[in-house]
Amino acid sequence: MSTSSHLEPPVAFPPGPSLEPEAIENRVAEELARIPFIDMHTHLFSPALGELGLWGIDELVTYHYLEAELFRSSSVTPEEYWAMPKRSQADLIWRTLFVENAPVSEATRGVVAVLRAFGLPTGGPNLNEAREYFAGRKLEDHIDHVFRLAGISEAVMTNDPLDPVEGPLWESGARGNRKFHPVLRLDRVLNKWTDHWRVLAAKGYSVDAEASGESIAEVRRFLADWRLRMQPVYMAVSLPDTFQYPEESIRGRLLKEAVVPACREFDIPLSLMIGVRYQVNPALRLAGDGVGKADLRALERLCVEFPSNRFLASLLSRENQHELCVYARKFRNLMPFGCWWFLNNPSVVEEITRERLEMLGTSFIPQHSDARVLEQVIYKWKNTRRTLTPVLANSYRLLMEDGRAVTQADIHHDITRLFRTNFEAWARLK
Ligand code: FIX
Ligand code: ZN
Repeated sequence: MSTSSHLEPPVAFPPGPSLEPEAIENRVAEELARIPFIDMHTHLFSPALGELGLWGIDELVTYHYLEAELFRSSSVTPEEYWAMPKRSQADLIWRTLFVENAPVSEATRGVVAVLRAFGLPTGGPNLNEAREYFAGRKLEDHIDHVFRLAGISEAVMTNDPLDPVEGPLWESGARGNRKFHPVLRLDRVLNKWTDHWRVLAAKGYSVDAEASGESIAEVRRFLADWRLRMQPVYMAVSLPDTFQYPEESIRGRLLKEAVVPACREFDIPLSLMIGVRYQVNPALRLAGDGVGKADLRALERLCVEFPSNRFLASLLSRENQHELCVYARKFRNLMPFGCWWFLNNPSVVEEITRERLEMLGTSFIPQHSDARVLEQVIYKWKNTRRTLTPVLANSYRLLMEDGRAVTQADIHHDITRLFRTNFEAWARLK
């Protein structure tokens, strides 16, 4: 048994000068800073989709994450809050969460980071100066500036063809662009068929309440029509913690016979975002959803039954993360992505990303912003870079300790793979 002194010196690939251990963290930080990321799941909209796109200080401060935090620190009732105009809502949140209390939560600190990025006061008693600044911004220029500050080259949208406002915009010619990739979001079709089959029927698709007869074929036609119109980079659906597959339900049949086959025909992934307990507190509206541990055998059976499909998967429960890594090791057509929603906090992001690196190498997508307001990408990606720098550096230091040199080219390649090429390959963007 040879000892380490007889081993050949470690060989770096690709060739290049080996880094010293103490230099690793700085090189990782440099590469994270200079490689533009693809933000592969957001609720942002291209300017062509008009008012749907949220931006500016009042939208930032009334983010549903902050509304949930407001009700814990203010005596205002949800009913009183919803009756207030947007600016009054923002003033109340600012006073409560940023003035009367230090903004130490992830979502409040994020607003501080955004204000700082624009050189605006972060500790003032009101939002007057911020409102004046944003009022003077031209949206297209502002988007370019925000993307540069965030270090992203493009954002992937969430587009709902059955949304009564968004659908007609697409039908009258709205399109994505090189900065905003469309996604065909199917929650209303898959999760709320009872409420929406009539909308499909009104658009000329021969469907019925039971999704019987030619309904499945007509949903396939609906998907083909929207694939042509929208050119989505993937299809997506959010699913409850109780999601099962196979399932004797309309959702189970639509997935098996329409949506998954259509994704395979169009050669695009299906994104499954599993683990939501919808509206556990309806009074909080968008902030009223909770989380539940899902049964990942549903994911297992989809991967087994459809080996030619590519699946993106993000799980909302922290308790599902390790098993998601195990399933990703079993199924090469399963791509874990992001630290979703309640998981997008440094303490949890660190844990999830470390176990992914340990079990998957760099064959996963570490993060998405889920941004609903344009400027949120600034803080969400700043936090991702800050949290992942030591995590990635640790992986390289362990590698060096165990006998393999690490070069700047290694780090550049790996970060490019994690934040760009894994998604580009999965969505056939390249
Ligand atoms: O289903 C989703 O895309 C979720 O991300 C949203 O519904 C959720 O409200 C959110 O924005 C979480 O960050
Ligand atoms: Zn989302």
